[in-house]
Amino acid sequence: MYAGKSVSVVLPAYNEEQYIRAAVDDFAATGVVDEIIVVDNNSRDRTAEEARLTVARVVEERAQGYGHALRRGLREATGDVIIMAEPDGTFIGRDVLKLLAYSDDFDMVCGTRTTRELVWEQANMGWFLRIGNWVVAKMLQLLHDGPSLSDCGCTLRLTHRKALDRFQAELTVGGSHFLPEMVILALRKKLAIIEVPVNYRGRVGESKITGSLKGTLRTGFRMIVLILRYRLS
Ligand SMILES: Nc1nc2c(ncn2[C@@H]2O[C@H](COP(=O)(O)OP(=O)(O)OP(=O)(O)O)[C@@H](O)[C@H]2O)c(=O)[nH]1
Ligand SMILES: [Mg+2]
Repeated sequence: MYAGKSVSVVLPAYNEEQYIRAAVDDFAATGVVDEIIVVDNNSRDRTAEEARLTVARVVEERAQGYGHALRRGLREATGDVIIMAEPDGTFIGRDVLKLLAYSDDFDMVCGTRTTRELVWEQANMGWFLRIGNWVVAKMLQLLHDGPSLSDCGCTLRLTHRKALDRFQAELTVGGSHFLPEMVILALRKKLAIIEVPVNYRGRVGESKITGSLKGTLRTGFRMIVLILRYRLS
């Protein structure tokens, strides 16, 4: 509970057997989290088995994809506030307190990983990714009349259930370019959004999206098309 509100954490997981238990324990250790949902997305390793050894509720999402996994988690979450994160060691459990600190004043609180001082040495956030995330975020900000945005790809973010209810049914993206759609739909509902800097560490286990240049470019391109398409519609 945080300020009288129940808190859910959603962890999308595709082959994350190496860190899933540590991730659940780390978020649980904050003392403010009431519910942790692991969305197992057809993992071929022991992700689901490992997750069942923790306090998390494990749900199986068959539709493959980062967006599908997160949308399922958002549907399953019962908290007054819902925090999305990743179970790969890149995010720190205690950073949920940074998001919660702003949750009294904002409908959605998004982490940003482009603050250099918080990007750890081993993190997959070289200049290309940092600038790329920043450029696409600025494009979203300018074309959709948003608040100051500096990272279009940070999974760590908080949304109030009441705010989510206003646009959840309109979410369509199942792939890795899911995050900007949430922000665009929220802005269209005139919801209040702010970004806060969060830690970004090196990953445990194999990277699936931005670990390769090809994956990064594909995701970036899809995000740009999405941002333009919503602008023109
Ligand atoms: N790529 C991908 N990720 C999925 C899928 N389903 C769930 N996920 C989870 O979504 C999160 C994002 O994938 P990552 O491989 O961490 O991609 P990333 O965060 O861009 O890059 P790194 O953390 O630097 O490797 C992870 O927690 C995955 O386990 C899926 O179908 N594809
Ligand atoms: Mg990751």
